[in-house]
Amino acid sequence: SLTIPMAVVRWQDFDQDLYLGATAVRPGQDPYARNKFNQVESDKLRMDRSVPDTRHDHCRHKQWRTDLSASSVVITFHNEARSALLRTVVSVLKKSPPHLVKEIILVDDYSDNPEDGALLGKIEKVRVLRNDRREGLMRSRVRGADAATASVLTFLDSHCECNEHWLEPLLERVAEDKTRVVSPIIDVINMDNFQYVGASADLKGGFDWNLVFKWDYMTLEQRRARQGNPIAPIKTPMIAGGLFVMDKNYFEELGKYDMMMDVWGGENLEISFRVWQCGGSLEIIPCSRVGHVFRKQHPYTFPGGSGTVFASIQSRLEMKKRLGCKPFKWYLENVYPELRVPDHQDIAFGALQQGQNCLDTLGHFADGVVGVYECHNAGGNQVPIQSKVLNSLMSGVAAEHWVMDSAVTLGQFK
Ligand SMILES: [Mn+2]
Repeated sequence: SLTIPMAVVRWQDFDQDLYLGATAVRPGQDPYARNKFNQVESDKLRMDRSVPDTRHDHCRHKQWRTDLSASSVVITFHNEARSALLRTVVSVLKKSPPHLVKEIILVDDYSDNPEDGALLGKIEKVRVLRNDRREGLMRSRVRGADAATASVLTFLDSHCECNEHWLEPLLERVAEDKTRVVSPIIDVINMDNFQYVGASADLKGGFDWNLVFKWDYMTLEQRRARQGNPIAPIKTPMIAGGLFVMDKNYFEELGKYDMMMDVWGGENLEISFRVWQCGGSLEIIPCSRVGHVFRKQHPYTFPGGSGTVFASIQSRLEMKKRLGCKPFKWYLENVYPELRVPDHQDIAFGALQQGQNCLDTLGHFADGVVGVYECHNAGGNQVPIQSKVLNSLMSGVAAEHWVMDSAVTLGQFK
């Protein structure tokens, strides 16, 4: 078996072939089986391959502040293809000014092979933490954030490639205002051939009433307004997922992540609602570009499924009160006015039931707080809510209480 060399090496001196050789796709094996992307194509690439500079021309002449604080980069993974994970790490080190990356914290969420992460621990600045059981994305990210020693956190997925000067524009926005949570434009790494393709700069993150993330094309008006300054930050109702920069203290003040969320996915909605409703803002920074492998399917299983969502939201509701977070109605009117609120024909009525418990207003009609109560099938406090929102609750997306806090209010839109 391999021994883990403890001597630290520069990324340039890391033995890519030795690292990838152990998990290569063998002849006859399906290259998509393990990762739901083409691992053969991923493995062929050099760890520091060059990708096209997809930034707007204006970004190339821009001077970034030189007094920025360093960031801890937190990357969580579970059974990631070694080549994709290594390219993520190397692109961070290669494409960032060294003084702005204090460390890269890899959180291995109990991958089958502990050496996937452990072997990368010999690369300069890389620290590896391994969970001793599956924890899921949120608790893994929080573990990485808690271990971070820099004052700014940068979260990345484990199948990314950072582009030229990706980090400086993000850190600059956060340095100016720590309540900004900022993300790059996410370029597309093709899951079949691993070509790097620039994404449109005219998109914002949004969602539909099934609480599923989607990209919204800017309106003509919004695009016209940007013509004078095409690289200005873009306020976005939602971040796409795992790629963002946030002040560490602010992350903590705002309740980190919902530690009761077991699943992977849906966390971007939860943190997006929370940031906006509790006084912060979300931005896409056009001069920052990071490529990401978009897949059609999730490669991982979800241990625990969507079990404990309702039983566990009490502490989050208390936190919302403590932080003085605004209701969802405010978010709809001020952050996401483009979202069409479902009209009559979209709405079905009924109570939401989970086991013996039903979603219940517990009599709090005025502040819109909801909780769980034993089902009584008598209507009353067990409020009617939009069937589509209900579906998302059932599917285990744990972002719903940010929407449900105004389930009653929403009813008034009818
Ligand atoms: Mn991803």
